Amino acid sequence: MHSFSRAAVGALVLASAAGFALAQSAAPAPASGYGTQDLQVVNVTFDRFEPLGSAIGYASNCCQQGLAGERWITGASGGVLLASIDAGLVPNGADLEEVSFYVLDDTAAVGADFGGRLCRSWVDVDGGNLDGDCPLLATTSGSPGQTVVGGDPNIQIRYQFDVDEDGEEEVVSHFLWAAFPDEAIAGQIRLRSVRLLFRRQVSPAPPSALFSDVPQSHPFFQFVEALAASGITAGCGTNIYCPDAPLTRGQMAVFLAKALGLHWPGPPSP
Ligand SMILES: [Ca+2]
Ligand SMILES: [Ca+2]
Repeated sequence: MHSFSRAAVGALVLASAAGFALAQSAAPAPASGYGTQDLQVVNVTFDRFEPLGSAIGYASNCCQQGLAGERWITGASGGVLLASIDAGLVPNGADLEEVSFYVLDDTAAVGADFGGRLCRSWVDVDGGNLDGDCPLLATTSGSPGQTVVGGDPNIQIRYQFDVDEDGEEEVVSHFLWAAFPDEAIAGQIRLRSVRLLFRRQVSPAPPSALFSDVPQSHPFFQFVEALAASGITAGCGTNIYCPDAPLTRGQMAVFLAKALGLHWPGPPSP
């Protein structure tokens, strides 16, 4: 009978999760795929974007000849369309590697260019101190017609953490910001979709060890801490993990079922 050390199972759970995703990968990987290696793709379609401010008019052209459609600002003034990024689109902790805006820019008028941003807003967990940032990722230029502009925002998507490093956690919201300039003659600049590329991440090692037998110097420290913090294991006793103890098939079932949140249609009533 083969047995694995409990520490190795930390990596096994992650590898199994990755294998699960690979086994499903005949089609493009879904956003719900597991593992840290797969590059996950999410398309945020035009109809998820809403105007920033009630005074902004917009129009849409939907779904003709298999195209996804497009949305733009109407009227003489510019404005902003916003779409939120939530955990249903990008899982907590994911490294967002690229944000690409699919845009039509059919005007070369001076200043008549599209701007795409990735914005965050945050409030303290007790509801105070609203703040945020909104860096510019990309703009169009001149009259490129159908084009794709974007960049790497260099952030991990994290929905609750100490974003401003003041020692207290904030609840963080993320938004895609599509800016249409005043100079855009109505309809000449249109947003079609935004593509997000990300990879899941194992949380970095915490500053202190939860288990006395898996100290910070242990090669599996980060992964054992991630298992415990995710609720997959509480160790094998008071403040110990038993990293070199064999894992039974029963324990393996607990690890995998909890790690993957396994369920099936029509589960028994609680
Ligand atoms: Ca332009
Ligand atoms: Ca803070």
